[in-house]
Formats: sequence, C-alpha cells, structure tokens
Amino acid sequence: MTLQTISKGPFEGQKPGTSGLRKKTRVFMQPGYLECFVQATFHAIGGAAGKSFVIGGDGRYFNREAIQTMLKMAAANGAAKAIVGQGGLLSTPAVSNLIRQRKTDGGFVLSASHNPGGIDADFGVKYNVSNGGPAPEHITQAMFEHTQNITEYTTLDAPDIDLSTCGTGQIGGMQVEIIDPVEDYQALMQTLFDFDKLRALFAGGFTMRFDAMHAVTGPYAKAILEGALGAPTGTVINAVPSEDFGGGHPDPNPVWAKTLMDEMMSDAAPDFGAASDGDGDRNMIVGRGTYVTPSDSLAVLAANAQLAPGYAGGLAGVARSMPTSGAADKVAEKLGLGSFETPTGWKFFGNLLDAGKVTLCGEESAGTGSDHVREKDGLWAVLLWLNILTERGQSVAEILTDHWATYGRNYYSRHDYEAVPTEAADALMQGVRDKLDSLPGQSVAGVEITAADEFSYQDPVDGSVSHNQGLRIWLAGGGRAVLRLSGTGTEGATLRVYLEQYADPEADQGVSPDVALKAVRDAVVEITQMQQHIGRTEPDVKT
Ligand code: VG1
Ligand code: CO
Repeated sequence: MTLQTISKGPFEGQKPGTSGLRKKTRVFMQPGYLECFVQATFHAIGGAAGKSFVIGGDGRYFNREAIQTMLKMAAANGAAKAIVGQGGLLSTPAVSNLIRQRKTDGGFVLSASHNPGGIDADFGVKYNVSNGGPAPEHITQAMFEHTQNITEYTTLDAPDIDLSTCGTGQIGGMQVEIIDPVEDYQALMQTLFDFDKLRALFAGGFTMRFDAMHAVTGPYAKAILEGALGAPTGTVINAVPSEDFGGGHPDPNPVWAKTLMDEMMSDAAPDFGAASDGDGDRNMIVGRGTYVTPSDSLAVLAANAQLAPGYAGGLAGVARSMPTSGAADKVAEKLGLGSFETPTGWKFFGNLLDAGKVTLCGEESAGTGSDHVREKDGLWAVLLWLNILTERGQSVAEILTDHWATYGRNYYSRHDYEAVPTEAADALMQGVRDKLDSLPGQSVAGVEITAADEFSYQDPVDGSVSHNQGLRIWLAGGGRAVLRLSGTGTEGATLRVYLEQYADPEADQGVSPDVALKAVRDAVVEITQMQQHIGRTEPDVKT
C-alpha cells in the first residue's frame, strides 16, 4: 500500500449550496473532482489526522465507488477511524445520530437528497460536523476557498474494502468499521416513542402505507414499522434502495409521490400514509383523504409532541425556516414557547438546538426534526405522528380540523419554476429587490402591500449574520409571498415562490388552497413581472 499525491484541480464551482455540493453525476465522476472536494473539506477542518468519520449514502448511482475513494483518502490523510453503513447505506438522520453516539469528528453523507439518481442524474456530498449537523456557513465557506486553490490530493493505492459484511477492517493505518445502518437509529427511536402502544395500534387493525420511493428509508421503515411494530408486510412499499430510485424522483410531495396520493384519496385508503425522500430526511404526511402541508405538520407536531414519551416534558421552543408558514408560530405563541425564524437549510437550526433554545424545527419543504439529532428526520416525523394518533384516538383529518379551529389556518403552497435561465431568474429577483422600498402602500391585483424586505438573519447564539435569504412581501388581510432561488438545483435556476394566507379560527377553513391563495399569487405575478422575465406564469411543480 503506497501513499500517493496526485496533481489535480482546482475545479470550478465547488461551492456547497443549501445542503452540500450537488452536481450532475458525470461531473462528480470526472477524475479528481470528488477527490479535490474531499481534500478541500479535510483542509477546511484542519486536516483529517487522528480523526474519525461516519460515511454513508442513499444508495444512488456512484455511492459505493465514492465511498471507496473517500475511505482511501481518509486513510491517506491520517484519519484514525471510519464508520460505514453496510452496503454503503446510511440515511442522513442516521449519520447525524452516529456522529453523536460514537462521538466522531464529523461525517459524510453521499446524496443529492430528493434529486433523481443515475449516471445522467444527480449526485452530492454533504459534510456534517461533530454535533451531527450540517457544516455551518463559516466551514462551507472555508471548504469553498480551499476548492479554489487546491492543486493536489492524497490517497492510498489500496484494494477496495468489502462493504457488504459488517465487521472491522483496516485501510493503511485507519480502522474501518462496517455497521448495520438501522440498528443505532432504531434504538434511538425506541427512546422517543411508545413502541408498545404503537404495536397495539397496528395489532388493533390500524392501516398504513409508507412509500420509501426506492430510496434509503426502505430498510429503516421495514425494520421499524413491519418488524418492531408489527405492521403487516406490504405496509412499506418501494422498500429496496435502487441506484436510480426505480427511475423516479424521490421527492415526497403530492406530485412525485402520486401513487401514494392516489391511494390515500381513494375509497380503499388506509388510515395513514407517509413517504420519505432519497436520503431519508424529508417526510410527507397524508391522512385518509387529507394531505397535510409540511408547515401544518410542523405546527401539529409542536402542539401535540408532549403526547410522546421523548417530549413529555414539553418543548423549549420551535424554529422554522423563513419561507415556512407561520402556523408553528401560532402554536408557540399560545403555548408560550420560544419561536425562531431562520434562513432555508438545516444548518441554521444547529446552534438553536445545541443551545437548548428549541426542541422542534421544520421547513416547508417536508423537513421536520427535533433535538434527537441535528438533521431533519423523515421516519421520526412519521413515528411522532403515529404516537399522536394513538394517544388522541382521532384521524388525521379530525386532528387537522381541530388544529385550525384552535389556531387558525395558514393556507400555503410553494410554486417552483424549474430550469429557468440563470440570468432571467436573477433579473426577476433584482427587479423586485430594486423596488422593495416603494412597494408598501401600493395596491397590486386588488390587494394592498403592507410591507416588503429582504430577509437577513442574525444567529442569536453566535451572532453571525447571513444576508440575501429571500424577498418577503406582506399583504393586507394576512397574506405573504416569499421569493428565493434554490440552492440545491443542478440545472439553470429554480425560482421558488411561497404563498401563504392566514385565516383566523372564526373564518372559513374549508376553502381550496388554490382559491384561498389566488390573490397572493396574482399579486406576485404582477410584482415580479413574471411573464416578461421568464416567459410564463405557470409553475412546474406545486406543493
Ligand atoms: C431545498 C429546500 C430546503 C432544504 C434543502 C435541503 O433547498 O427548499 O428547505 O433544506 O432543499 O433538503 P433549496 O435551496 O433548493 O430551496 V434535502 O432533503 O435536499 O437535504
Ligand atoms: Co433529503
């Protein structure tokens, strides 16, 4: 086994986005591309010598090859230990948990999350730090700076390690432990939820469908729902992770999880439905005939979490990303909990969780989580919902109706305009930015604009400031629109338009969201001059 220093790099554009570095798979497969990014990461954290890392991915195309490359590089850079999921599989929340349980220095998740997989699709690498959470901005910035100056990387000329069997091996001076991907995660879930009651729920005939979307949660959901909790075989569908997610788009929303949605809206619907994304950190919740928006899901979980053993002591506070609806704020206000609004991306929740200021966090993009790890956690949200359903003995629809009658309803929808030419998207955003100050007081599409700004966030724990986190426009009568450009795409720009309309508890709660949000949407189309800038006003995906 010989140490090799290979001259390569720098590669352009290796700037981590909302959640790691995401590119077309073929870009990652270029000789030296992944290597230079990993070497830059090691530089950014002061080297890998003597350190330990968790490594795993969602099983997409190139996952195992990338792991072999990274193991050899970690060994060559002097790392002491790597903990790897069997078959190269680990969900994002499982990586976060392992970093914390095993007290490693950090971990790598190989995933482009909800983006499709395959040689002509997407790949990604996320680096998480020792609290188990995504690298904060000062580290991603340092990573990016190193990627711009890198000229070589170090690796070992060593044979591949067998990832298929659990046990301990060695690459150079580094120990490699291959572990069962599910075991530690399942043990953590057992400390938070009442597994006896959940077993009784399924034994009593409660029915559920969990769509793992051919992605990483398959083995987790099988072991926990069908194994530990005794749900009938077939409760979990699409449970075997595949390299291209069965040719699908592993994004748990009504558009991409249509098969599950159709079943849940049919006469044969089970009591409860859920889906998770590529790397297992997102969740979609559906009751029989009832879709729960992620923003409402966060609010319902916040209002009822104390029904689960892990949260029986109550919550310290709730944090949501800025574009997420204010439904969680209403709960926090009523229950006297701390309430925080952060930029998009889980990395901004880390400090609040570490400081004990919040217990639950969530994003409108189907991410909910708590202080049990430092990532959003799809299956955790499903189990918390199940625990709440058991304790309340009500259906999802009844719980939602009751919630809206208590707190009011935040009608909500996100409209995505994909593969927009970058210049056109930038021009649209700049156009709004330029007139932000003049908007308040104007009437647009029949509604008055009451306020407008560009969101900046000052972290209440370390004081760091993040600018340009989205444009916000408030409308008379409880409407809000948010505009931002995605930081996870791999093609052109994706414009995200977030629409919200609050209706207080006395108002009509049964309006269709499209109708309730029409005024806000019309106002956005006009304010942004959408047709002129991007040549259309209809989104590709509505969630
Ligand atoms: C999207 C979501 C954001 C989420 C991020 C990573 O980012 O909007 O809420 O945190 O994906 O999720 P963007 O910049 O494209 O809007 V995941 O499941 O990809 O790790
Ligand atoms: Co994800």
